[in-house]
Amino acid sequence: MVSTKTKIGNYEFENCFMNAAGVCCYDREELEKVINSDAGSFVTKTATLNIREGNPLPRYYDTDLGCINSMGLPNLGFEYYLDYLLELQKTMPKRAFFFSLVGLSQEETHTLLKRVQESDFNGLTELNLSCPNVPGKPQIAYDLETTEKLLAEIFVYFKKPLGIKLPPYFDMVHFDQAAAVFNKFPLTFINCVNSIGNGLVINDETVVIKPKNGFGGIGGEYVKPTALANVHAFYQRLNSNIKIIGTGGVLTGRDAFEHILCGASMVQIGTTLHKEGPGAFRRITEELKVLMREKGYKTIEDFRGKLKYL
Ligand code: YRO
Repeated sequence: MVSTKTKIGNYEFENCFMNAAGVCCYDREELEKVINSDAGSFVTKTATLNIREGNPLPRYYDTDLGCINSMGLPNLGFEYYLDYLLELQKTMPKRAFFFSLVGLSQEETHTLLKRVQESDFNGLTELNLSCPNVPGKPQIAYDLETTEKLLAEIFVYFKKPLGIKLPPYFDMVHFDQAAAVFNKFPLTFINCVNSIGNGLVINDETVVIKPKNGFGGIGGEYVKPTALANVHAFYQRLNSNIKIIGTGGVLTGRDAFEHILCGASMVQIGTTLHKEGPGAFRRITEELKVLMREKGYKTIEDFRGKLKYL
């Protein structure tokens, strides 16, 4: 008997797979499809305080090796997702879910997190740090001074389990600097990685999405080596009580196995879920279990973080 169950903080999940924020999580109907699949949990589309339509279409495009998107944070607003999560706590008290959030300003982020703190929500909160900051400055996660100040302010009042969704970093010094900041705080998890920012896909002579003259976040096969590097770089550097969610380039059970070898406790599926639908959870879970059986591993803790070096 092989099991893919896992733990993050004090929460247990029957399966280590779930959706990545942004895919199959816009409304109740989509989230119910994830609940009714083999996934171990779900995360909501990143919610802002108010409902947002997002960018003009086309804003998502599939390619052979992945996808590009510039959705512009379309979501149904904080209250919609909170209401649904509170309802699920009553109907499915044994299961835990993730609430992804970000403010359009740091002030709005505090407003959202204070409301979560005051609410009865007892799941996990994921703060999307790929959020806009002051114009002329990079996204928050690429500005570690701002990240440290924001987290310091948050943990004054926020006492529930909190994690952060991170963009990929590409420099060893940035891994060192980012990990040093994250280790100062009682984070429950970090999630590596969001899409690789501001790529460009061209079809014949023309871009494939309308917003930002075609620039958008890249997901899918393109990102797996970057995602694995980020998961493992932080696994090597973070306090062991900060768990890691691995996201990026998971098409098969083998891809998930690699994320777990790098240190991931949970594995999210974005582009593949968008292409294949929620049936992807069963297929990828079965593929991972076959690989675990072949290798004699009974649980993901038997090989998590045990990447071998030459
Ligand atoms: O465009 C999006 O809604 C989006 N797409 C991603 O690949 N990752 C994200 O985190 C988001 C939401 C945040 C932002 C990129 C719009 C600032």
